[in-house]
Amino acid sequence: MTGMKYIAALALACTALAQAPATLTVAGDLPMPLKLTLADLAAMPRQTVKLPNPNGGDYTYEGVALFEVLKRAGAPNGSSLRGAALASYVLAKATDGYQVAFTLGEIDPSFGNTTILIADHRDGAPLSGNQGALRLVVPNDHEGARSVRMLETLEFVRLKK
Ligand SMILES: Nc1nc2c(c(=O)[nH]1)N[C@H]1C(S)=C(S)[C@@H](COP(=O)(O)O)O[C@H]1N2
Ligand SMILES: [Mo]
Repeated sequence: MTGMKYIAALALACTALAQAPATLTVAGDLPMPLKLTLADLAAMPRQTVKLPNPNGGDYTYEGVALFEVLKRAGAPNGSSLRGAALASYVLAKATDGYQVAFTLGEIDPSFGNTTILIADHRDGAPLSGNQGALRLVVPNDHEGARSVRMLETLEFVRLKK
């Protein structure tokens, strides 16, 4: 390998390592903990959300509803999301240690009246760079701080059993 080619290969390897791992771990107090690959997410029901692009126009994020992924792991939903189950939350954790908690009630669109999205594409292209392969999109938030980039793990916690 020539010097230039070696440096190019090394740069590529470093970029790959810096990316969020392309799997989502769904862990915690759930009947069916999951590890989802990008291919698994691609095969689930897909949704899009538009967010204003600060440079003008809109971004279109595409992915799977956070609620859909939790349902698949066996989290309470529909008529079972009542009473004690509403004292549950999800901690969304990123590769850089960033963490944000969402209550299960606000994640269910029939309570929170919004769809929090686990996005893997923006404007048709896979997410990359400091977004990681996966990020949350929280459409009704005025602040960006709950939009966890480089999403790696969802941890489900029941406060009341
Ligand atoms: N993993 C991770 N996600 C994060 C943050 C962070 O430090 N780490 N910062 C948050 C904050 S404060 C903002 S404003 C947005 C900024 O990202 P955006 O410009 O792509 O929305 O990311 C949010 N998500
Ligand atoms: Mo922020």
